[in-house]
Amino acid sequence: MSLYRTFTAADAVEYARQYGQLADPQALVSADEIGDGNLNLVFKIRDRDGVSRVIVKQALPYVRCVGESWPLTLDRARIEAETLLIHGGFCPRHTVKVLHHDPELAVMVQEDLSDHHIWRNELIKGHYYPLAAGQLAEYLAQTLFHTSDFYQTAQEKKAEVSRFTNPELCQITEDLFFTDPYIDHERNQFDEALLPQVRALRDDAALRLAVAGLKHRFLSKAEALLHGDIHSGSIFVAEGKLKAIDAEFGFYGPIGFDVGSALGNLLLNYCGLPGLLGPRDAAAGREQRLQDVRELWLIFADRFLALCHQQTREIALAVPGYAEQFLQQVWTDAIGYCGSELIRRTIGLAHVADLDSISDAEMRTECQRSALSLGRALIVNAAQIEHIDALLARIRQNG
Ligand code: SR1
Ligand code: MG
Repeated sequence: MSLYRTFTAADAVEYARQYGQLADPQALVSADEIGDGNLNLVFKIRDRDGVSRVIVKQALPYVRCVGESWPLTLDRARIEAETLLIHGGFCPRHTVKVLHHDPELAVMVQEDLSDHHIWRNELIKGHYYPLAAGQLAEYLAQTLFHTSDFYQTAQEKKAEVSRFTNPELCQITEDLFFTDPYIDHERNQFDEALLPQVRALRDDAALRLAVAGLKHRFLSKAEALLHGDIHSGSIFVAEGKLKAIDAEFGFYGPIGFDVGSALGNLLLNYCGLPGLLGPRDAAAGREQRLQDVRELWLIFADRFLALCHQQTREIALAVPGYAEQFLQQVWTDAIGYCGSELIRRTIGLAHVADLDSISDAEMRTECQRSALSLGRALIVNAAQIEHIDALLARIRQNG
């Protein structure tokens, strides 16, 4: 018999008292449900002074943003907690701390990050965190290297690939990234004004071919334990600090997918800034975003290669030059996945506030068109964009 029940605020308080690892658990008295993501319940558990002390997160048996008509496995809560525990083992500084989790209740207790802000919201307001891109690069390098074949033994990795098989959440990504935006699908959402661009993407044979390759590699390349949904809404920042949260899409997939998702969200903000702040005020923020893109890749590549040179345990992969060759493939994949994030967040089911919150309709459409054309250019030309400066040139060329 299943123990699962959907938590009320009172349940969440009781659970946090039991498992929140606090010295004064009885001080916890109230809970606010603050979940604004697409999938889960998230409770902030407060003490008598109203101070948030710990977070209780519970998966619902369906997709929250759609409703009970779209059932979804509760096993994602186990995957999320176990992914965060593994990532936290390799990069504690930049991974939210899991204090307790229960797969049957699909619940997790995690550290409170109320002194942090969601990075996406900060980017939208034009608030710059100059260390954040480098810190995200460090998180990606540590977690992806240490769960890859460079570091894990072949036996260990095969067992982990099985433990982190996440078919239902992967299917969401497979559909929303690589299928829906390129066909007439009821899940897609976009303004009528974008219809000509949307039709052009559907009719674009070169684009469809490149997207087929991206989907195929997503389906088959079990390179490392990915976060799987590392967009700027899954990242908390504070001055000098950054923490990744929300890893329920974790699975063994292509390293370039995580890197490309992170880059893509910086570029969604780049495309939206003229509409969010006005063209003149956006200029400085756009330059900061390009700087973020540059640092994210260069620091990731530097840290990943250093780890390969210092800690590779698979002797055949330690042969001189192999790590560099592998990283070039990661780069090419990342450019393609970055482009697919730009497109799916503009016309697919799950949008981003960097574009959707632009109040002027004409400006919004212009920014969305820019995201679509940049996304297309990156996907189709990924193999020709050989290094970071070529990427930055291509972004500037898009306007
Ligand atoms: C139905 S879930 C839609 C999106 O929300 C998540 O955060 C993922 O990005 C997913 O694609
Ligand atoms: Mg999420």
